[in-house]
Amino acid sequence: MTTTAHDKVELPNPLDPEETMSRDELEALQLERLQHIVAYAYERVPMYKKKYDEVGVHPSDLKELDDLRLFPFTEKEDLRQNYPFGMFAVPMHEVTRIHASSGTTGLPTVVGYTEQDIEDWAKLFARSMRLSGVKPGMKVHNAYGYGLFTGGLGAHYGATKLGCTVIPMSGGQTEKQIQLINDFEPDVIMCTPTYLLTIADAMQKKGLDPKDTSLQIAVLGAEPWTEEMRHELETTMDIKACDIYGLSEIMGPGVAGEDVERQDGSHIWEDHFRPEIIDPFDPTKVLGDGEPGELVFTTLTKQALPIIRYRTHDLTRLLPGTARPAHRRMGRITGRSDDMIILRGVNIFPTQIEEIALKIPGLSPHFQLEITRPDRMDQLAVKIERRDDCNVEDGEKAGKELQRLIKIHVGSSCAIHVVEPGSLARSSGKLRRIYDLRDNK
Ligand code: DLL
Repeated sequence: MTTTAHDKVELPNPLDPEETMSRDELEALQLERLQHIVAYAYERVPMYKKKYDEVGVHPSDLKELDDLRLFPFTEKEDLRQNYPFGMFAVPMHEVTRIHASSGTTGLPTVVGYTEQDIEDWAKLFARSMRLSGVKPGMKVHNAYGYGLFTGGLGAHYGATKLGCTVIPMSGGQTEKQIQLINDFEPDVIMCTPTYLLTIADAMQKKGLDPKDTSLQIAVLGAEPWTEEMRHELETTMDIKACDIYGLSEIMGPGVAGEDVERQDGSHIWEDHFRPEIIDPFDPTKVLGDGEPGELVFTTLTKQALPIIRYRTHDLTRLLPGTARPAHRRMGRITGRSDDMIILRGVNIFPTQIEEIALKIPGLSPHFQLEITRPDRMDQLAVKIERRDDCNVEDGEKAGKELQRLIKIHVGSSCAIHVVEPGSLARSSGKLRRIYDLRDNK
């Protein structure tokens, strides 16, 4: 049989040695790296020296992994106060890349990378993709936004490192996305879960069945999403959808990635990041594995921007490793503590509404939450689209059911407005779910 240039061949795809280490070996490596990075940050970044001197803690106090809790946290505010480059630990000529995340308020958060940092990032993104079933030689449609956002270039370098063919589409231009998916026949798509929903929705509007594409795997992240959303995307598109997690301050996407077979949460690459879970209301309390709280990260190898004990404000818990036994997994992010709606004393996250709504036939995953304060009392309204095949009357019934289930499971009364299919804003990246319309919040 003759092979043509386009035939697929099985390419080598070995694991990194750190992926198969024992937990003891990994912890020994973590301690060695942690001792180095804390001393490195103290010597090179004035903010760390000041903070540690103020509370009387010194890098030499770090004798075992648990001693990390002696050191103060780093907050987004620290990066802002040192805007733009005040927390860089290397001279600018060693910084080969700068990214920034657009803060919703105020200054962007600026992050920098040395050549080695970029190399490590690509390796960890490639490792995450491999765990999610992506193989060298596959075609990857990259619809994360390129530019200052870490999604596009992070995914691009990772896919290149794994040995894939990258289609650098970036976010937006949904019509063009559909055309290229049809014509280039990629195996993998990478974007936010809500943007994949937008693409699938737009395909259906054009009379195309999203199940008929060449896509087999989606590597999705950058925003919270639920098992119900995974089910929705997998059944609508006939694909496997895996999670990828990361944040700019710590590296970008690829801090953690998910196994395609088990789909049981993302493995944190603990040879490069040391995670902790703290009580967000009493941050001095470091919680045990399995307990829900706020995720805190320390970078173990970053050269340009070492970050010690960064408060992510992401709420989750740590679980034992499975596909990569030494590396712990994180549970699904239920939300960010700063994304939490507190309605008359009850905490509400958009993921809770997503989880409930997607279980009700007739309701779509397209919804937004509006908070108003009509008579000095906060009110929540859920605007949600009914599905195309659900009529107005059944949509109203489904809305009543949503209201009832939110009351039972979340504990809050809210108004429900079931709206026409296609009437709410669609995502082209990270979707905004919450609209706070109160005058003085
Ligand atoms: O969103 C990096 C990224 C790009 C991750 C592409 C995955 C894929 P930032 O813009 O700095 O970086 O936003 C980081 O997004 O603290 C979480 O709140 C949220 N986030 C990221 N990934 C996930 C995920 C990128 N898989 C913030 N599940 C984080 C839930 C996520 N939330």
